[in-house]
Amino acid sequence: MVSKKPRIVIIGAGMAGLTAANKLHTASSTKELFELLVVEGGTRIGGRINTSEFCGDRIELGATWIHGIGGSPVYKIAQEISSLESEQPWECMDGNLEEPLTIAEGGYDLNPSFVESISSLFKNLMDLAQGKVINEDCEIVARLKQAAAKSAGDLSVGSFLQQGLDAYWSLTKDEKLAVNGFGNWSGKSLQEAIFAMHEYTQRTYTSADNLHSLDYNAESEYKMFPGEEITIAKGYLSVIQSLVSVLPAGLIQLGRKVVKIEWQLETKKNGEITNGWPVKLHFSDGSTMYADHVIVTVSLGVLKQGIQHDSGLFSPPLPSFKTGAISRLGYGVVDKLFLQLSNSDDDQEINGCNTKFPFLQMVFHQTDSNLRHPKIPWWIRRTASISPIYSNSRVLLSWFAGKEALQLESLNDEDILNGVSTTVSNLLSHNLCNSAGIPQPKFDKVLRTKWGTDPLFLGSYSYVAVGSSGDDLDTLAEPLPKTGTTCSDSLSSSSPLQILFAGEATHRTHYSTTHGAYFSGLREANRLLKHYNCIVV
Ligand SMILES: Cc1cc2nc3c(=O)[nH]c(=O)nc-3n(C[C@H](O)[C@H](O)[C@H](O)COP(=O)(O)OP(=O)(O)OC[C@H]3O[C@@H](n4cnc5c(N)ncnc54)[C@H](O)[C@@H]3O)c2cc1C
Ligand SMILES: *[C@@H]1O[C@H](CO)[C@@H](O)[C@H](O)[C@H]1NC(C)=O
Ligand SMILES: CC(=O)N[C@H]1CO[C@H](CO)[C@@H](O)[C@@H]1O
Repeated sequence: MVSKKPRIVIIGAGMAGLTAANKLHTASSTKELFELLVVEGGTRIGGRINTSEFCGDRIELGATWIHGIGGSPVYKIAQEISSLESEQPWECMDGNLEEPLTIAEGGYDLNPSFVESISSLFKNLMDLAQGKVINEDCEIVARLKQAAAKSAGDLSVGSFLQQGLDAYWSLTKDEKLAVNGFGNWSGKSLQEAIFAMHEYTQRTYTSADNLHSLDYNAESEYKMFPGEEITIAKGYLSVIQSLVSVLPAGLIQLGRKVVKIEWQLETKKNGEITNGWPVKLHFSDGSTMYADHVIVTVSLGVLKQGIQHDSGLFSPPLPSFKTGAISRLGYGVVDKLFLQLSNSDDDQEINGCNTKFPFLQMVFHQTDSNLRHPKIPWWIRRTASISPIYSNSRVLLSWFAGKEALQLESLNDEDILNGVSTTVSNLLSHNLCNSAGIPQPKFDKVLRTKWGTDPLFLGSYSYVAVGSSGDDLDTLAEPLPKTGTTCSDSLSSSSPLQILFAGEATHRTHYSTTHGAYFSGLREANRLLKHYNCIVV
């Protein structure tokens, strides 16, 4: 045992796993302290980061934005490797600067100031939920604070928002709701639908299919970095490649899907541990590998499936404090849909039409299904917008969440093209050149992600569901077997820190993001370094 170097196996070559590998390697390479390996089930590195190309434009199939550059470790790396500039155009290179054009079902252009009144209501409500300071002595705020206080901790973001809208209406004079020339739309139904449009965007931010299952209290615990939100010019994958560049060849093994993790629930006599190794990994090809420590970075979706009886990723099964947290936390599906606009001849300015496709916000009829256009498919009705990935790009992008995203994954390209064409035609229905000056677009290529059905992800990112809390995120991060926290405590177990957990879903305040995954990888690498410092010294 004295001569054997501790073997650390990291499961998953995404942001969390590669950050841990980078830290463990760079912190220990001179001392050659560990035998280090990363095993990845897929055939590429990056996990939920997957930079790609579509019709000549650089796009992101997974992580897209640096959510606030102030203090972001991802931003710092991207800056150091000069990834924030590129000759080739990239997704959202110009941010979301363009004024949106908001059009209601049936083809009604909405006045920006009408839209703005509801948009700012929504924004203020979310700011309030997130604990940002807003005008305290306003009637709606007072009412909402009262309602939140009465909710006994199981309030959802969805019902909070509904209460906010109801309070707004109850304080709005009826005359203000009168609209003319909007077909079957009433002022109130338009406001409701604009509000819903913002809820749909919120679904893609959080991955919660239904905002009524998104916990209200957790909203204010979630942290955002200050500063602007930007995309990475050379692609998100360049950050991953930078982490990997210092690792020796062969340290990362691709195509190595772990199907079972055998570990020792209790400290056993040395003889009972296989060959002196506490952990044994089983791979899908039947091969096995021993380890002293494994860092599990698979997604919360993979963990949820892994604790089902018929799957049994862990043997013995995880203790109930772990499975409870895994079950309670939310994990949803968000997908991106890219479409290429046809380069038709009538693309040039015709009849004074502007050929530029707008940043189009879509407002659909809500409750009254009689008013809905029968050919607009249900799976697009909870999508907020469709827009070029940068000004003048021929590539359009829409974000989908929840059931609609799963439906999108199951459709064939033609059904998607038809569905989107019908919808966009309806919205831009005022003839070839509608009142907003946009010609009817045609599409000829489509690309959508399939994060929900991909067995290595089974979804997109985690959220705090009603019934769970930030404590569950912390619980997810606890290593196994459970031991004390001091040096001597962990030494009293002959095989401590067998299974460590990293990944986006294990970070209490930055879950769901790449930097949350980064911090979690660093945390677990440091846990092991600290552990061995206490033995070595
Ligand atoms: C569509 C989409 C958009 C997003 N947008 C943003 C954004 O704008 N900004 C942001 O900060 N974040 C965004 N995210 C979230 C971000 O991508 C993730 O939080 C982060 O990349 C997760 O990293 P991770 O290392 O925790 O997990 P992963 O990247 O999932 O890494 C886990 C790895 O484990 C592997 N694996 C799974 N099962 C096994 C197994 N049994 N055996 C071996 N290997 C296995 C997987 O293949 C994967 O490579 C987005 C995600 C998606 C899907
Ligand atoms: C990652 O991108 C490549 C194309 O660049 C694609 O073939 C692959 O399916 C993508 N993987 C995921 C999980 O999206
Ligand atoms: C379902 C419904 O009420 N449709 C009405 C919408 O408005 C037009 C007139 O603008 C009526 O003709 C439809 O009957």
